[in-house]
Amino acid sequence: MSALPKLSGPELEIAIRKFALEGELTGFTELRRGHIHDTYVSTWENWSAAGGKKRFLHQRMNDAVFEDIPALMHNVAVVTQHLIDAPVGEVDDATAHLTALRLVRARDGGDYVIAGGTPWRTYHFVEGTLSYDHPKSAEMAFAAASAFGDFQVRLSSLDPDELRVTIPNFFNSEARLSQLDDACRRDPEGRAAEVAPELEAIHDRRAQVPIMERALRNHVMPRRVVHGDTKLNNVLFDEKRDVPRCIVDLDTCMPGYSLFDFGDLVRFTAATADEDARDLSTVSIDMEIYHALRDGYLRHAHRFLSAFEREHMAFSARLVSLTLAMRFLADHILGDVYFKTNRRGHNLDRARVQLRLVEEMERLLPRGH
Ligand code: GN1
Ligand code: MG
Repeated sequence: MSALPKLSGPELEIAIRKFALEGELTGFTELRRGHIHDTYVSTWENWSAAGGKKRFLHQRMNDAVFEDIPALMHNVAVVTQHLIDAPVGEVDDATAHLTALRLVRARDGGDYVIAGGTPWRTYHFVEGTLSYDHPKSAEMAFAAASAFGDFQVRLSSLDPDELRVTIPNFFNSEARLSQLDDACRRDPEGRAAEVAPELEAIHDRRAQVPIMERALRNHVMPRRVVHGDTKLNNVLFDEKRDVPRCIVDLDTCMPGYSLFDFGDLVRFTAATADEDARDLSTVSIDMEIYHALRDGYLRHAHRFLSAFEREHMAFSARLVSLTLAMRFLADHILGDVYFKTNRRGHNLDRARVQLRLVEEMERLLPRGH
């Protein structure tokens, strides 16, 4: 399990106090979300002369996953600034209330600090919002997809070369397959034999794996800045009105291909079960949600998508699921060294869910619409 050792309160406080925060620190809690970093929320009283209250979100970043933290933080700073500066796109219900994430500077002027030997960053907490693993309605799915489409439109004026590649080949399905093949060859825990059916399901679909990379190489599809982790729970919704307020988790904002974001959004948001469900009979694709996601994404993204991209929207959802299955399965074989897990076989369960989603998408979305 790649989780960092647990922290004590004083260690956490040492990290928090390295940021330029004033007032009286009155408490903190851990926020258990995400498979990579550790996240905490702090509360401050007497924040201003008027005695206000404020909250901040602190993350102990996983530098085993993100080996180049300065590059990661460069990307986050560039993207958040660009979102603040870029002209607002078309204003509708899904975009009118969006604000960009805001970093808090460290006392030394940087965007992150090192405390207890690990890197930390702090964001302003976005108050009055909630996030969801499953959409409450088709309207919510439409709004999330529309907000991610708008996010891509606004970042289309950012030169992809301004961003650093923090995890090489992150979106590259061909490379992910090679990493899985490599994990099987090494097989350090002797687990490869017991996952033969899952490996076979992946290898049966080998021919599909290079399609997007080939399109990039042949310039049939442009390389663009993408979000890279468009799970529904990375959109914060207003707790009262259910409209998107903020797109979070900018760690994987990198040069990629736009449909990765659409595919990732579908495989998470239209799924009828959790990402780590054990009863595979509950795992399918909700087609009403799929259609809402497609229409919502196109609401803004229609402005820049090429004909090739429009034709491969459903395919991208299948490929992103298949590729994530490879990643979960490789991590299972390697002994759960990348994604946080909390039970034996957790990554295998996750891989099985993605593979079931691929089968369901092949059944329900065979033609790509
Ligand atoms: C990881 O930690 P979280 O939930 O933000 C992963 C994504 C996967 C996702 C699957 C840097 O994201 O690529 O799609 O888990 N992030 C990284 O739930 O590997
Ligand atoms: Mg993420």
